[in-house]
Amino acid sequence: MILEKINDVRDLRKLPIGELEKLAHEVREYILEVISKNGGHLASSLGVVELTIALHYVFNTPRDMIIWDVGHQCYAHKILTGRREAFRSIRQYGGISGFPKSHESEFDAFDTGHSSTSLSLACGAAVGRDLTRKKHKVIAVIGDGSLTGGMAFEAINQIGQMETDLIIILNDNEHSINENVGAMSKYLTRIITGSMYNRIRRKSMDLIKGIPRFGSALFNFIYRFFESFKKMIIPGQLFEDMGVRYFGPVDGHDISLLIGILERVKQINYGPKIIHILTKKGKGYLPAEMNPARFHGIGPFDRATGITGGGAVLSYSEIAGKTLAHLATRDKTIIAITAAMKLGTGLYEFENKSPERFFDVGIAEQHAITFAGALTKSGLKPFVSIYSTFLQRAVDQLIHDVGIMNLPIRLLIDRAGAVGQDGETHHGLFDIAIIKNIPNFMLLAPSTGEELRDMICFAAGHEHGPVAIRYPRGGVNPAGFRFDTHRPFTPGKIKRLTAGRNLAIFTFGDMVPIARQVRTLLLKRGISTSIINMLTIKPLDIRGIERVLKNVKCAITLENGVVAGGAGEYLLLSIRPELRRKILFCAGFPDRFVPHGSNEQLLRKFGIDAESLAQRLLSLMK
Ligand SMILES: Cc1ncc(C[n+]2csc(CCOP(=O)(O)OP(=O)(O)O)c2C)c(N)n1
Repeated sequence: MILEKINDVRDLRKLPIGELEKLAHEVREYILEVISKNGGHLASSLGVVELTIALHYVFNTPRDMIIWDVGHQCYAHKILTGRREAFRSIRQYGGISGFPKSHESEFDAFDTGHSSTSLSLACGAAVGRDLTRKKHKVIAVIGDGSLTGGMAFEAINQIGQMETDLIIILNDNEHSINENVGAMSKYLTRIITGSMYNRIRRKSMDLIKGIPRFGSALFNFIYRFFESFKKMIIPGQLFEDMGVRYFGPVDGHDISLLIGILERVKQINYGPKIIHILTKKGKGYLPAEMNPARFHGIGPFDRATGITGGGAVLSYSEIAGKTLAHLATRDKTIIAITAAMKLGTGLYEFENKSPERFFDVGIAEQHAITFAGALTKSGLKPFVSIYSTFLQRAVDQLIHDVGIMNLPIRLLIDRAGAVGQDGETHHGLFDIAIIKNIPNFMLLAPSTGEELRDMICFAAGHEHGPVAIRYPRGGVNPAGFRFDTHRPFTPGKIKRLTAGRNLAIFTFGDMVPIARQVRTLLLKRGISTSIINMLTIKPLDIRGIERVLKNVKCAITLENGVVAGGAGEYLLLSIRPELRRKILFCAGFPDRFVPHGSNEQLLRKFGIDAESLAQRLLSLMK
């Protein structure tokens, strides 16, 4: 085993080039062994094993900086940079993160998790280096999917006019999570096709030049013929025109080729350069190569078959997607929009049934919101489905392009609340604090699959302003669930789930089951609890809430989101002052970034699991 001897990158650099392919194989096997148990971003990481080895082989990391875009492909990087054994704990509570973390290792230049930041980070790192007269290389690795994000274009716009030494590796596997979309993706495909064309051209030129008498004349004729197509086929001309020197395309699985080109580009100490490499997502593991989208981010699976465990669950994403697909067959004004997450947000069925009204806009959350806002002006009903964490990108668009004009877009906020193993960069803890502070927005939060379905049906008919529905990761028992029917939903009305005179818990979404557990624990100590399912976070049912408060001794609020600026605080400030003292505390996540771990572990860590809440309540109620 070579990998056993690689304790850090210095050991790697001692290996002869001839052994690196074997090392790549061992790294892949190790990634598969661990991720099949822990779950994680498998396909992307398998695709860049050779690239990772070549980068650390050629560059003097950590002095030279590698900046991984998104960072989900960093597994080989972690294994080779002193975290080989720690890798077994990846994504587990207390273990290493699934994304680059600067506090974890000096090899992780920046913390990442969201897409399209690498070029801005690299630009800042390179300019910072120059201004402080340091000498090291800065290398950004960005995927073709991440290149669809607006930030990447903004950065290239600056980078292209600078003389700063900067290397961009464009890792082109023709996939975002699903097949990549958009004009840039088409352009990259043309480069690949064009490069084959160029190879043919070079070969034919050599052949013609070899013909003794007519060679030269024929050569000139054919050269002119090919030249007339030049603009179409010169690889990377767009980047060159933007001021970035282009190299490639190069086979990203050929380690010695990669090392060769990296060595050459490393010598050029001037200006921005882009190396376009071609890789296969999921490389080396057939099920992932065949279905890279499924293995993009996956839970534990059986390595032999690629099959994931777990019982049948109907996810909230599926409920949202199927409900929408069903509604759209009857209402031809319904539009579905995703920002590169059609699998995660459950929009497959919609795409199949109503392809002309389905839009994957790429990793472009800001554009998705403004695009949707404009669609409403044509009397259409756009539903934008975005994970809570990625919606953070589009705050100004929500305010400026939707809220101010009161445009009736429908927001499906998926993965709201803590999301477990992906950690800080991915928890959806801020959406309530953001959305509820934007005038004109209505914010709903279902606690069951049926409530989600009913709210979506309500939103489809609501034309008076923007509606946002936030729902958690996870799902419900599919038995008996129906998409072909729904109950009317009235916003701004609380629902009392249990009656009790000692305590009221105002809650919503996936904290309702926690409230039920608290109730059971308190009941053993003779305390009766009213559980109130708020359903609507904004506008609040003030009268209903005050009526409940008048009839209980005390109350708490409980939410899966940050307390500061959250639903509980909003409730507290909205009720009459004399009732406020009845609220003992607002429970939720504190003013800190929440690490990775299972949601149960995270709730316990922050004192919002049932046992901790019951204990806190018991001591306060004494
Ligand atoms: C702002 C933002 N939106 C969505 C995502 C979810 N996401 C993670 S990786 C990914 C695809 C990235 O594609 P690419 O850069 O080509 O990398 P690959 O996985 O193909 O290696 C997406 C959409 C994200 N991380 N950040």
